[in-house]
Amino acid sequence: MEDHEGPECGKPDFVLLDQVTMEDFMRNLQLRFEKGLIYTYIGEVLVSVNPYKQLPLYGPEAIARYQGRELYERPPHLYAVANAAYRAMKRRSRDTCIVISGESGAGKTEASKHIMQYIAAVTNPSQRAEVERVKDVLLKSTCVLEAFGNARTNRNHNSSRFGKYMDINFDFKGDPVGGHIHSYLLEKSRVLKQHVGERNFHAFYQLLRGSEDQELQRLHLERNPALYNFTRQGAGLSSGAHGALESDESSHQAVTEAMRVIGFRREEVETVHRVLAAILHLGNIEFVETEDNGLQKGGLAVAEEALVDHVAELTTTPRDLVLRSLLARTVASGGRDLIEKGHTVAEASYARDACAKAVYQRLFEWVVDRINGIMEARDRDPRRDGKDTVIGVLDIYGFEVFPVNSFEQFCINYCNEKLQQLFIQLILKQEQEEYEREGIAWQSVEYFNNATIVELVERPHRGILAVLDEACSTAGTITDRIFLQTLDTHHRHHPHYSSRQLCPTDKTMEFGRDFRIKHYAGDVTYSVDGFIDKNRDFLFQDFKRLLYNSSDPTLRAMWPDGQQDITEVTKRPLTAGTIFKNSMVALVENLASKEPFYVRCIKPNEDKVPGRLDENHCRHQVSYLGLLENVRVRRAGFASRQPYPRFLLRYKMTCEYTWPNHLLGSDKAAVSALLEQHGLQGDVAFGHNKLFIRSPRTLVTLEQSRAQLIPIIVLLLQKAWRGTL
Ligand code: AD9
Ligand code: MG
Repeated sequence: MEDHEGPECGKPDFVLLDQVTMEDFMRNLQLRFEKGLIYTYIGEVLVSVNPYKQLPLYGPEAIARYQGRELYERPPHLYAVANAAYRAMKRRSRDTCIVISGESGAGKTEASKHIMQYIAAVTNPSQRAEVERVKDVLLKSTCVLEAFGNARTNRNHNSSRFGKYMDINFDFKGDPVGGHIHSYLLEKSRVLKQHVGERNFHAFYQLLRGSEDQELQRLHLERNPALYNFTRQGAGLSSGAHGALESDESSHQAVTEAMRVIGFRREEVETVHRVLAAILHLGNIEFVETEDNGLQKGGLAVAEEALVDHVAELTTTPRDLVLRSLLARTVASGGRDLIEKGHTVAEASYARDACAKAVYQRLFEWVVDRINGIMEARDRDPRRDGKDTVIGVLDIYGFEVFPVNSFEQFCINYCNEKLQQLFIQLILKQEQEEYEREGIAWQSVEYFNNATIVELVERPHRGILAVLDEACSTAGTITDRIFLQTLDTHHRHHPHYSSRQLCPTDKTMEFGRDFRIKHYAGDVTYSVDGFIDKNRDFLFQDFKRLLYNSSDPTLRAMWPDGQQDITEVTKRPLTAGTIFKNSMVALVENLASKEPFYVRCIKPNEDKVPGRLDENHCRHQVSYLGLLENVRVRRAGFASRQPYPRFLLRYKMTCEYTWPNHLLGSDKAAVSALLEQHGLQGDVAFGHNKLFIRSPRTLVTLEQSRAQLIPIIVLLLQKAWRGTL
């Protein structure tokens, strides 16, 4: 990697484009991508295109080139953004955050890993043991969370199926002393079902393919994922995430080792494996109706009782209680009287599935909590009233559209709407604030404001989530279909909502099943099948109590609500949608309170092909991410603003008073002299610390002048080195 890019590399910042048109934008993006330059700025926003191949851009040497530098001093890079966030945090004691966005497969998770690696590499020069420990946990936690929270989907072989926001706490020296991970809505329905070509969470395949024979025997498992209902669908598929090198087999070792290094106890790792195995066995349990035979009343039975034995053994719960919880539920019949009510086959299958999903979700949440417990900042600095400064890194599931989209896609896409809304607000807000500080009149740029879509989803009483909650609170009588009708009534005139009922001629939607939202990133048709059920997210208390009564303390800790008696469980719990909405509102508030840095990721093609940039596909993303508007806003009042030292570094060669160094008292005076020599002083305003440049032409003139001089200077420098000058 060169320290500076030549003119043949296109513009390192889209703000430098001669004109802001889609064509110019795309040409620059394409030109750079072809040269392996996947990063380009829009001011301080980094645009990143997934290369789908390893490029020699990362590692210790590259990190060293960015360490301590200003954003502009080196070619655009994630390291530069990480460094800028780190320096802002350290210099000004400001909490900062790095928000990584883009659609599924655009490279968000990879970007977040590079950012973490950068931060880990540049901190703790004095090698304090406690800081090293925290860094180790921060780095290793990624691989553990990916095993449990990522899965192969048709859009991305290593798709994050949960949202992740990680705070890293720094002490006054700027060293990481703790961290906290917030996870958002795991797509737990994946435990039961996967689309063709997709897989369950990596952890299941890793356990089956990577465990020793003896270990498998202890878990009563066979190695073949095709033998289990929950892994059958993706049984033949490799993880695909990291190519052949990191197979499920080796990942199992790596994840187990990472858990050990992080500080999970051996018994805890064993419990995790046993819980995964129990879920696989649970998935194979089938129910049959038994005949009334005179001696015994007819009812329900489990087809293969050995599976119940396995589940009981692996969860260390009494076998007869496992069986009872599978076949019947306890209900309160007035007062404190409890009666047992037998399930039908359908009810029992439903309860089994709900249990499997819940057990996996609790396992995942427990893993996150455990990591948090280990990472908790221990070394707080009393001089700062115990308050550390924080860098937050947000890597959340990207906008996604599948042939059939359900409640999970609805939540994921709503989350992306919220983040887009934040981007709009912050970009406008920041610009406005800066112009105000410098006393400059603001010229607004037209945006598509997606606030109306966010409202459609989260508005009280009439919003989609509120209508869904209403449907869920009416015990059993409201169907998904009625829910859809209510939506139709409320939103028939909403410009971003439609359904087959409202558009009878639109055959791409099904009557009574589908509704469509015109999202900022495109239209998505959602099937309402299962919306109510997934939102209600109900699990019989019998299972909770069963697992709370496990004699394994780790498993027991995952089910604190199991100690409640059924008669006490009267309060309706919050729905999955409401919990998610509340967590999104809190997340956005949290991000807005920090100084934000943005990474906007672009997926180059739909087929995951290395080095191919599909123009239409990218154009669409550039358009919905609002990147052109972003450039326009940057250039609205002033095309560019640069701190004086930065400006000089780039252009000082174009003026005899400033090359190689100036003697003019201040950088501001030097910049003034430089501009006067070019006759450009009429197009700029001098701020306290920054130069504001009104028209892009000025920058273009300076750029051209610089480009003409570079070959001459390079020649001179070469001569100087050879001693011929
Ligand atoms: V999702 O919303 O979680 O489905 P992400 O996170 O945006 O999605 P991810 O980071 O997982 O996408 O990237 C997808 C794949 O692209 C990775 O598994 C890599 O194979 C590939 N990728 C992404 N970024 C890079 C990169 N900088 N260099 C090389 C990359 N390959
Ligand atoms: Mg991801």
